[in-house]
Amino acid sequence: MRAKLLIASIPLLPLLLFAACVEDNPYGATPDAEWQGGDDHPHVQAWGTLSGGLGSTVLSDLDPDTAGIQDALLLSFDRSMSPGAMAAPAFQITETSPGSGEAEVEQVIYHPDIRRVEVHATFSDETAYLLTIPAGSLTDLAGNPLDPNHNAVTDGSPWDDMLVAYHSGSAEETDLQPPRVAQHSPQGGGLTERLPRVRLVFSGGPMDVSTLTLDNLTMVRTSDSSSVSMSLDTATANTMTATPVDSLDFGERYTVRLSASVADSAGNLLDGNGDGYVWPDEEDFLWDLQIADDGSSHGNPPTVRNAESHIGWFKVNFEESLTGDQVEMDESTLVATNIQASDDRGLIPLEIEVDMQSDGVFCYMQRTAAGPITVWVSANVQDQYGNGLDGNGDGLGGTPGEDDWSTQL
Ligand SMILES: [Ca+2]
Ligand SMILES: [Ca+2]
Ligand SMILES: [Ca+2]
Ligand SMILES: [Ca+2]
Repeated sequence: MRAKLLIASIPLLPLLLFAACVEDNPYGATPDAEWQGGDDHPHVQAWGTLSGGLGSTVLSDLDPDTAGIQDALLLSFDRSMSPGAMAAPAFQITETSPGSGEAEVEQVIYHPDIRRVEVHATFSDETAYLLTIPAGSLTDLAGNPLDPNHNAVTDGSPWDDMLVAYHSGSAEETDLQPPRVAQHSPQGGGLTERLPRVRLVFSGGPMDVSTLTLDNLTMVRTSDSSSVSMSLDTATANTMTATPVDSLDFGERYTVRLSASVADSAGNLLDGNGDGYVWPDEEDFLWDLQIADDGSSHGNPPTVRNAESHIGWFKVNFEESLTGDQVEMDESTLVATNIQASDDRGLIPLEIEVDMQSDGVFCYMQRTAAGPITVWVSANVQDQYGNGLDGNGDGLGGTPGEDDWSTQL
């Protein structure tokens, strides 16, 4: 009896967690969105026109005997949608060029078997249109609203308005593509130019140049977030450059940040993380750079030179990143949580002994290995100056994940 009760209560737990998370953070967008509904939200999978099929946004006349261009806008969904809301109020068709009138929706036909809707209207020649499905107006059969910005969160308008541009003739469609950073420089460590020109190239523009300001592009010293004055060199439709006013310090790491509030000339906000969607809490675009050491600074991080394989043991050797110079490691970081080995059977217990002569560690395996051995060194191992490991060799150390190092013996 007791066992039965337990089993019956288990499925409630995810539901309770789900409810708690949603309440805690109703508007927080997170890629780890499992508890906020995740893929359960419906999306528009493809769009098109009845005349041209899915993939076409060109309006063509399907009824030459009637004045105007008779066509239908097609939208297909990845889930079965509630048919009740498939009516004219959910589909607003606005003229964007040359005029600003509305096209009247004449008929809405939903095909549940293929999860596709046809929105019939009469359009004008040489005219561009914007279809808006206002946030919250369509739901799937379970009542989950359409989630056009793919964050599994109900954000409301304008974030979750579904927008599609159409046109007839050669009229130009509204730009709905958010801009993103296509290139940025300089990156990494070991920079010898102490007045580096920071340069960003945008795609998906043209940019609204009035947003390309030094309020939206900033640089700080990474260690203490103290700000670095910059002067703006250029701000154009697709590039922005700025240079620090004073020379950056030798061996120092800096973080450059472009605010996600910069926009293109159509008003589309930056897609900071480049995933194709814009969220209310879109991440700023940021990256780090580091000036090379001079004789007195010690900012260059250590990296792993190699891992030597022997029977029953291996040795991990360190060197300075970029230069290959000798380093002295902080022995207190060369411990089993930071240096691990595993094989088909899981973690291999290690006895670790620091080699005082050669900037390395002996790792004695406490059991026989089964199959290939994967050696992993954490970004948290440090040199004597506290610089974290540069596992990916770009001259910047200590970033968990990115700067963990691993190899197979
Ligand atoms: Ca016609
Ligand atoms: Ca959303
Ligand atoms: Ca994004
Ligand atoms: Ca690195």
